[in-house]
Amino acid sequence: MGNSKSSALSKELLEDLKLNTRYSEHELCAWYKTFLKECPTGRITREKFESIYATFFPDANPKAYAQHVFRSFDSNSDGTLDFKEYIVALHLTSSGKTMQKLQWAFVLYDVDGNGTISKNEIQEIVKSIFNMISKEDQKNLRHDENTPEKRTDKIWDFFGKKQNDKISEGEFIQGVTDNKEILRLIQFDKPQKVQDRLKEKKL
Ligand SMILES: [Ca+2]
Ligand SMILES: [Ca+2]
Repeated sequence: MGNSKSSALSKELLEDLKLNTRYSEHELCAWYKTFLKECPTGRITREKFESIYATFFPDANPKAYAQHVFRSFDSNSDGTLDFKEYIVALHLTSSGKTMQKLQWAFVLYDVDGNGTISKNEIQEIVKSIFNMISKEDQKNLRHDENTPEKRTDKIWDFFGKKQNDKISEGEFIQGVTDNKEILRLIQFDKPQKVQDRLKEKKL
């Protein structure tokens, strides 16, 4: 991408982002400016990303979840989010199509990136989601889904899987599309709000 410190967005990147998101040139240029102000290197590190999450969840521990989300957004796996990855993530989580969101959710749950989801991977993400729910709010969860283990079992049963089975991307998307209960159980709705707030802050 050449000179990432340039304060102007390159024409190619701008065209690319306009094509792949619904953001206008004006919005993209304004965000890029703020992005560079917050991240002068042109990249968001994992630590920075975690610290942004931490400010939104003062009563909980969002670190593990933030790391998983970061991994799912870091599409070239270089350990940082550049402006393109950041904007694509923002678009995806705030105004992306349902199919794109589900594909993203699959990547989030496929922790080791091998193309299938195991029960352990479900449990790992569900655990990280629980860490983001304050103790007070956890008391209000349904009896049969108020621990990461119970919730994982419930999701796994919905998919009709045995202990060591795996879920493919097709099965995952189909299952979540067909069953609103699974959709509710796999997601945590706050990141959306976080994204909105990030958007307001323009970072
Ligand atoms: Ca990256
Ligand atoms: Ca996997």
